[in-house]
Amino acid sequence: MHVLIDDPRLPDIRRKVEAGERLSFDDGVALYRSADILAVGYLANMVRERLHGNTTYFNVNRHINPTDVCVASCRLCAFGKRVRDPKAYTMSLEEVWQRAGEGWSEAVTEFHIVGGLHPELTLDWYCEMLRGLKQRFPKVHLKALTMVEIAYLARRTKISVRETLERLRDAGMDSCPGGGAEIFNERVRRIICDHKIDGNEWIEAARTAHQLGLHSNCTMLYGHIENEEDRVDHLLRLRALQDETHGFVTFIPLAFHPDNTPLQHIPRTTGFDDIRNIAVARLLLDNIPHIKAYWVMMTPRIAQVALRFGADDIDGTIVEERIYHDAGATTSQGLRRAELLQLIRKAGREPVERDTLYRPVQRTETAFTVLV
Ligand code: V47
Repeated sequence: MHVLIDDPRLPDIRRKVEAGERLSFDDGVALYRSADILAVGYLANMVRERLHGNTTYFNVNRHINPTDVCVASCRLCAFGKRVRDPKAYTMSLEEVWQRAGEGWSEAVTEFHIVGGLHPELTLDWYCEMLRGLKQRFPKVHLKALTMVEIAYLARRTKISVRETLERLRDAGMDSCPGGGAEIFNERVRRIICDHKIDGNEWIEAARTAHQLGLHSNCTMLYGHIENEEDRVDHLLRLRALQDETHGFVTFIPLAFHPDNTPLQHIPRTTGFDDIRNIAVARLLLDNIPHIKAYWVMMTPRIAQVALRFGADDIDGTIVEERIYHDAGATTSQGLRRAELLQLIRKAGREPVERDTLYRPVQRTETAFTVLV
């Protein structure tokens, strides 16, 4: 198929993509600046189909946010609350375990567990939470705690990140979600999340997790005060770590939602931005197997279109989501398995239910088997 390429910088990028050559920093910036979204998407789709054919992955998961108490006060966030805020909540261990079993009847294969940086919850508390979940739900994968939460627990416990990860792993943590990466550039990070670990510390924590045999995801928060160079720098730093460890499973670009944050004067991203971030990520991250179109953040409609612009995954059923909904997301809290199947099929793609590590899952409504 021939695609008309209007942008003079794209033919050379096309040649590289067709030859399977790695793209450079300047190529990344050119892809972000090009108005020719169809050409950028065509190239990203070529890579996506080379890697995954027509397959599109989804999972049956449940998000659990044990607390929204957070000491960090990031300007990008509408979720975190001060410990004395009357609207703040912290679940007891019993509540976490009970909440995990609530929701829809379909058996979940993954709990996605993240929260704020709580000044009083201890590493032992988190280990107990993980052990309790494993005991009650032995078949469910625990994708728990971002690099930011892990580094904070290490600091409070006065032990290394490595030892913190080992203790969490031994208590039942199977892998880590990709949050907290935001944008690595220090100038931007100081404004949007100045109390968080810096970009180097995030990378170092992910490196340590991978060295311990834990897989993790990675993200990039875009659509606030960053520029194209900051985005490309972020993606290439993830790519460099992946060359070293091969521990990242999925990259998820996250659009900034400004409502109820101190940055609410910033306009929301457009569909064009969201689609482009999927496509550029697919083209630059040649060593990360999966690119996820997170439907909560993009809306199911745009996420569906993204399946033809580089994404091979649409995330899962979720059941209950707080971080984006506190920041003004108007998407539903969860989607049924049948709705995900429909979205994927109507994009002309073939749905495959996966577990967290992308092994296919065979199921009845109340039970599942992972096919190895
Ligand atoms: O780290 C916080 C972002 C992330 C806002 O690993 C915001 O499979 C937009 O990481 N507007 C959490 N974004 C979500 C996340 C994630 C989601 C789905 C799947 C996976 C995975 C990971 O959300 C935070 C931060 O980057 N965030 N506040 C906001 N106002």
